[in-house]
Amino acid sequence: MKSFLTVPKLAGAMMVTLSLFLSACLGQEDKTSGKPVVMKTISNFKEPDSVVFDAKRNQFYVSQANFKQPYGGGIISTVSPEGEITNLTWITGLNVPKGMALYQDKLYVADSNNLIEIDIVAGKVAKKYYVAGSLLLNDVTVADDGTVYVSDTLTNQILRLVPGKAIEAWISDENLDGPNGIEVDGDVLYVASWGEIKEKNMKGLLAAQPLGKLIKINIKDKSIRPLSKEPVGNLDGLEFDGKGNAYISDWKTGTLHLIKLDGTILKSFDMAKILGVESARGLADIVHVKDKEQIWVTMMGNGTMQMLSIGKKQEAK
Ligand SMILES: [Ca+2]
Repeated sequence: MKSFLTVPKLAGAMMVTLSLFLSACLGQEDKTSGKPVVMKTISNFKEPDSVVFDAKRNQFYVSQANFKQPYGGGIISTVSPEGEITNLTWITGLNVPKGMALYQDKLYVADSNNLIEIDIVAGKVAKKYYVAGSLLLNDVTVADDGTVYVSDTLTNQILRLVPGKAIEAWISDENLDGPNGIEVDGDVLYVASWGEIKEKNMKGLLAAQPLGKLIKINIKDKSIRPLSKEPVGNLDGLEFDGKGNAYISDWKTGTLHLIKLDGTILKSFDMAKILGVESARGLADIVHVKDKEQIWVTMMGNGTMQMLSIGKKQEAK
């Protein structure tokens, strides 16, 4: 009787172990499938922060802080879909241009204490909206009706510009948790937060703890709800993938996450491994180019922009 019971028990235990092992392997494989493949590395940017794609003109805009210049050296370049810099100094004279968003023939840029409106056709700054009391205007997103939202990371604020009105503080709340990347979708504003910032300066920014999360704001009633159950990272870029998920970047660790809009992380990619470099610190913004199954990411740390394929027909160069 003893051996009769022991053998099946042992076999059962082995089967459980084997299935756990297999599911762990399969789970791991699933976590990294769809891994971005580097198509091209575009160099010579000057602390690039944000990238957007203008489908109408078939070109990208890349904002750069250009720290080596005196204050006011910030620029925006145009880049072709092939990854050639077509005009390095398309817009000059900005301070620290960061997040950008397109609306019709306008490009909105968060530039230290100003929200800048660029007339794309003229290739000129058309308007500047000064935000008194702001410390680090960071990302921009525009709703279908033309309302522009701007995050101010250090003051835990989101401001908004309703067409025809003055720019106004829209939400000011500690639960915004150092709001960085923002993306609007109908009545929802998603926020990729940097984390809790105790000292409102650059030192405090780098020491933020606990780390940031994906947060949801209901635009109608301004209610704020964290979607991530656990802190994720020093989140920076936020970009929808067009399939109900979003790409978010962890600036400090150089990790690119694909996150479901309920806060579940689906996949995580270590950009340093993908690029074969030691560190991908400074991974900033992301743009999804739908027609080409590509994402382009800016890397503030090494002055590059990476053209990455996320589609099935991946061809590395
Ligand atoms: Ca940002």
